[in-house]
Amino acid sequence: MTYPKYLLELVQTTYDMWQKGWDEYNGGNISYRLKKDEIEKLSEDFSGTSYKLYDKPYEVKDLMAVPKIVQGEYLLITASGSHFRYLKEQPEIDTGIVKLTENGYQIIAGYNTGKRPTSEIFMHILSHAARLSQNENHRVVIHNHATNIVLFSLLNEVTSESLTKDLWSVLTESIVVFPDGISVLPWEVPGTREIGEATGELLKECRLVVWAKHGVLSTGVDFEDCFGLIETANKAAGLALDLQRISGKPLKENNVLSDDDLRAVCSALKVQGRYL
Ligand code: 2HA
Ligand code: ZN
Repeated sequence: MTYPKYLLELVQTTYDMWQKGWDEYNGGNISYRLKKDEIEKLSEDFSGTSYKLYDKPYEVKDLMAVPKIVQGEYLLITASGSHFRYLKEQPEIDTGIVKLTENGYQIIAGYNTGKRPTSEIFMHILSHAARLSQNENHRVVIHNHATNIVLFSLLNEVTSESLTKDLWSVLTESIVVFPDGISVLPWEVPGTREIGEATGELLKECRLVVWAKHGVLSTGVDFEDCFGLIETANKAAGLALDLQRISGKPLKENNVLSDDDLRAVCSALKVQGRYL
């Protein structure tokens, strides 16, 4: 018996990200919010697989005040200390399913050798809450260290507006992929509730957040949607970096798209660009 589609997709996404070089060693984490029918079919879906299901779930009771909107939700979430190069060989060890409670979570399945959810669990819970409040179909949160985005945030002082417009200006279709732009969180210590709270706030207005000098985080209705956002932003950041390096000039002094060009794209493709 094989795993349900959502677990197979998570596994494939972790490997794709490692191959891109965005998840060195233990970098990065992913979570997926299960659908109602997937929760109902949990034991059926996992019986006959290596994934353990727990009659008496292990419970963490004092993690945080979990927002009401996600209490009772089930998240498939990668483990702390999982390595995305290798996760596909042992998803029953490096992933698990948790049910969110008022103040933490219960482990329902997986983490067969006793691992626990990613250190960025605060960010995942608060990001799901923020996006779910905007879109009932929201399901996936991905964090990784997309190389070009990290480099761009090391080389330039970035703000939400400057980064968004710089990335739009070098890749015509990027404004169509992320018309709400990218929000920037100035550097913070990872894995804290504070970084989770700040990220959740930013996600009320867009789906993509850059953690300056660290990485990126995207949210979406499915894995492809979420991965595609990062792929597009990272491609644009790579173009911007190369353009500056090859020309030896600041980005804006190159022959990039103007605000008028971007407005023309928006009106042709019926999207509203955030800072235009
Ligand atoms: O999962 O990337 O930000 C490890 C990290 C923390
Ligand atoms: Zn990280």
